[in-house]
Amino acid sequence: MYAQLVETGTKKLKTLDEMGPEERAFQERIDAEIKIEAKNWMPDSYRKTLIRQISQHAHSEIVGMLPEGNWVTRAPTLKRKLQLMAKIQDEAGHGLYLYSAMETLGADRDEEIDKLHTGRAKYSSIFNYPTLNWADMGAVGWLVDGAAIVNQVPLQRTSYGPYARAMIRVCKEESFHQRQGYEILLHMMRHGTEAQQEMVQDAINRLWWPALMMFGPSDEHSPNSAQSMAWKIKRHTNDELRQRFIDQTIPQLEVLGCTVPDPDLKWNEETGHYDFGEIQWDEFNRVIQGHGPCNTERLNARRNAHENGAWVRAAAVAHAEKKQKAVA
Ligand code: FAQ
Repeated sequence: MYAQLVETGTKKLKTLDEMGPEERAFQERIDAEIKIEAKNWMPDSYRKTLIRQISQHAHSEIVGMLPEGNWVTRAPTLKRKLQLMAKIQDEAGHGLYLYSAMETLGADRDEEIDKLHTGRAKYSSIFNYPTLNWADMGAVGWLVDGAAIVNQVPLQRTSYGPYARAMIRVCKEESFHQRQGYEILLHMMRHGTEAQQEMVQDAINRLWWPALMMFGPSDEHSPNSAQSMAWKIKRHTNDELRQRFIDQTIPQLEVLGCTVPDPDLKWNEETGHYDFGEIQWDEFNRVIQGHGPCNTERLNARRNAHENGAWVRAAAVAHAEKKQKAVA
């Protein structure tokens, strides 16, 4: 797959012979599976790619709290409300570890957050879809966190040390999120009314394709994959991970007794994988260009939260400065 990517990729990758001594030593370190740390020499483009990916990842965790926050006041029981609040709080924590990992590369947190608020930085396409019924909280946990785990488990072995270490805790927490989401759906399917079972199927129908889009464009349209694989930032291509997610998820779907809205989905004896239908890439491109169903709502919510929280940040800085003066 990697050789194929190098051939089809839009950028030609340098060979070791074409690199200067510093870059060659850097690549050899990566090839030997030694982590790159903040103070090590690294090519500017490696730093830039990591800042792009980690900041986008952090923004996704923070924006990803919004569709779930929508349901805190309407969770059906106290137990479900507590679980949902704990999950949302975990996502905030993930955002903070990731912004910190990004800062070790010399990026400025305020500048990167400003890029999000002004539409210059991306965040995951999935969070531009609405959460319309309670079963969406189950489907987000099961499918969205499920997709996030498949994508993020290999990132625990990503070549940049601070990012890899942050991902260890993130993955542990995402596993809990995935299970709580599945349990919500299983409960509704086994003990719910017919109307509640229909809500589960409706949530899966709406979120299935957007969950598959989370893995990014298909390999031949992924400009960053070949270089990111060579640098071992990414360990698998977008299509490999998407296939892994489908193969893992369909047996769980069968236990639920639900279906996915894909008439072409079927088990392929020869490949040992599920075949699946064509993804609507036009829709994906519209969403990542800022024209998804909830883009405006999400960005407005983030901007308002940032403006309304300005006094808290100012107070925290004033408090820290006062403490520092007292120590000096
Ligand atoms: N949405 O060349 P590639 C979560 C962009 S966290 C938006 O393949 P790359 C937790 C991409 O940035 C979910 N944009 O790019 C949670 C690039 O644009 P650029 C987030 C996307 O980086 C759960 C362009 O398309 N996870 O869910 C998307 O090699 C529940 C070309 O693409 C991460 O961020 C997309 N889906 O591969 C929270 C994981 N896909 O920047 C709350 C880390 C692609 O050149 C509730 N990131 N793009 O203008 C990654 O693994 C990678 O960045 C990929 C994309 C795989 C997302």
